[in-house]
Amino acid sequence: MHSASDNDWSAITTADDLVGLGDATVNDRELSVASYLRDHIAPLLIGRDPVRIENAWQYFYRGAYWRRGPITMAAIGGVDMALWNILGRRTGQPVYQLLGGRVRDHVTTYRHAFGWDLPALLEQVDEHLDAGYTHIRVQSGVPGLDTVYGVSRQEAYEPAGRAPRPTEETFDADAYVRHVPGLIAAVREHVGGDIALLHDAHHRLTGVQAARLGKALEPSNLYWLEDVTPAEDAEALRLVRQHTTTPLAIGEVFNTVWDCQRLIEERLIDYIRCAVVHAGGISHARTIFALASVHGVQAAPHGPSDVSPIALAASLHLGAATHNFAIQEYMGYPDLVHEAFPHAWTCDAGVLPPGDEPGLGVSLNEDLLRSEHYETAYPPVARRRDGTLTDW
Ligand code: CS2
Ligand code: MG
Repeated sequence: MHSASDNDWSAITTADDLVGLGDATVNDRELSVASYLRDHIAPLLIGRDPVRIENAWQYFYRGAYWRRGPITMAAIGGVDMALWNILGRRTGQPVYQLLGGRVRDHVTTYRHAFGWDLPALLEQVDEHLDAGYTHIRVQSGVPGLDTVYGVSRQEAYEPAGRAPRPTEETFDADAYVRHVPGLIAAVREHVGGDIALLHDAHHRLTGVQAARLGKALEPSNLYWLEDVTPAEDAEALRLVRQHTTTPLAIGEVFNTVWDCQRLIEERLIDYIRCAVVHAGGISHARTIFALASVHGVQAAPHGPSDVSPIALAASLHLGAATHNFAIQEYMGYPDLVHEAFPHAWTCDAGVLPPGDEPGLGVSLNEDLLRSEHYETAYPPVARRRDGTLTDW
């Protein structure tokens, strides 16, 4: 292999000139991963055999004394994706074939609907229903709060602000827990029983608040309640679990199987949400999903617009070939992103076929990418009414 980065992109080029793209983006810490790749991984890639993917993964994971964490694991993930991509191109096979072939006809997806109030939310819900989606995540404003994470008063993709520092918002867990059950009951009434509804609480509740919310949501029959407590607090989730049958999803902030081993083995969750990009690539996400399959937990990877079309492709190829893969989040992208990353995967009426091109089936529109410049963007920081920071 040549250097991981002879050009501006994190592509790996083989000695026989095959190029493999990977994605290693960590939203709002992009430059740290770029440095990790450039300074610590690229020099060690030179001269390695690109078809020994597992060997490379083990080397970059176990060969470093300081392990894990989002930066390291995204960097390894980007390399891993690029190597699977190269293997696909070399063999002329889409990556899902190399992973054992398709186990399902399609990967189901869910879309986001948000609205500051119920009428605005239902308008977006109806748009998704008209487009054929069967699974919809619903988020809304909360009376008494000026902003709510993930809910925009305008059209938006990721709630990241381009400022020299993150914007700040006030969060009131009691107001939130009081408001959400009624809102979701109204959406359930609107859509009927057949549509799957999801909701994301973004890690901001205590165990007791979350348990109350889960119980209050039971009549609305959610597909899942996501990130209801801080992800690192397994005991908080156990408390929630003891008090409600609302299915629980968590894990977008996890980076290795060891981060979620306990939650999976003790069946404290129903869905594990690790993203291929942030959890060490296809090779390691496969390990996480395999552990989950032993314990009746389903895979449901993170897929907001800060997960790129390359990383989404990797997730879809893995999803096509993974038995316990329940659903893929797809938030969508601005048109410019579709143009910048021409891709073989498609999104149609609630399903995401990975496409049959060799490798991951994604390329770069380099001219377009060069014409845009990088700007750091930060998700907002949230504080409670007394000024202390929320768990997230
Ligand atoms: C969210 C994300 O998609 C989700 O489930 O939790 O929007 C998340 O907030 C962002 O990826 C953070 O960068
Ligand atoms: Mg989430």
